[in-house]
Amino acid sequence: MKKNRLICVFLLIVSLIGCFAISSCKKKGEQSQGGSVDKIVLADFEEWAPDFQLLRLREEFGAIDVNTDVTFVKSGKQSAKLYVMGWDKGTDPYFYIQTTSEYFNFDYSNFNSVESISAWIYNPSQKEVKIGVGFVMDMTNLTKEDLARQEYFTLKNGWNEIVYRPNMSYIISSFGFDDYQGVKGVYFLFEKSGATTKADAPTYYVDDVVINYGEKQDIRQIKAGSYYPNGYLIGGSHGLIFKERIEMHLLVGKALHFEFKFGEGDGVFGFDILASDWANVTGKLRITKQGNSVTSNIGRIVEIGDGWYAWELNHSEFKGDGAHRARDVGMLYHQNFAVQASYVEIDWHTLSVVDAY
Ligand SMILES: [Ca+2]
Repeated sequence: MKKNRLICVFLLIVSLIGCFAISSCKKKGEQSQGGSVDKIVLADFEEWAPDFQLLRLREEFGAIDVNTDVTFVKSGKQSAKLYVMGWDKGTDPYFYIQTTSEYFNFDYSNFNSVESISAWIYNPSQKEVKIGVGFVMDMTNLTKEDLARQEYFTLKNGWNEIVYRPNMSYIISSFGFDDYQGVKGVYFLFEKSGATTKADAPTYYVDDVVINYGEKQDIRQIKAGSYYPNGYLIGGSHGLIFKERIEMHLLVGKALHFEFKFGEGDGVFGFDILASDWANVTGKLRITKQGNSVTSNIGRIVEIGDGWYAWELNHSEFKGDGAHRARDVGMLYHQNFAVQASYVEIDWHTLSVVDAY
């Protein structure tokens, strides 16, 4: 690794074209028989820069230290020691590793051929914990990352190999992308421990976070605007207000409408219906699927077919102080109500004003 870096510095000096070599020296790429890169080590934590330097902690995650105790090292001489706190009431703590860095001159954000993300995590406790793994899609505002769907894994005592095989079709559909480029980071989300100091925090160790490449994936358009798996807070960790809200005056005498579909089995999802002011909560929408029956606690459900339903709410049912005076519909805020179903797809492109029922 160190030797590679020296070679890269040399290349930088002799040639501007050397930037290609620079990017490959940031992380090791292993060659397959065809000569293409099989995998990229995103972080093996052997060096402070960039491995630790490019970790981003969110939602009062806690702390991450260098670990040199070989018991908790999977490769080389070091791993990262995680202290998970998360005392923020509303959101689960997570950290992510950037897939791009201008400073370190690499860019692995093209996920066209990504087969999986793998990582080794050591859980020293006998207590099993669940973690979520997913992608950060937008880092333009550091306090407001966009998190793509996550997959959950159980950490048993000892070493656990995590292999996350993302369904890129769903991910790009959620974010309105038309190809698989633009994945800005890989995140690891933990349950809140309630600890407020490092000494009290449960610890884990992570090593060898790797992007594994395979066949180039076909781009498949999914009808859904967003895909929410079990446990997902619709609206994300910071709540969500639509960028293109529906103006209240358009709703007068009409109804609000969007379309959704449940995955296998029974389930529930929901969120708050808001006007533009956070105080103007019309109600806490809960949509429930039991067997072949889909119902909602406010508004009405209309079966569309092919597993898809529409939810509608007449303007006259909008409540909350000043809701009728509000300029527009902010629509939703998660209020900690997570999806309880294999998954829910919501086609946000269908969000519209329709005739009252
Ligand atoms: Ca290591």
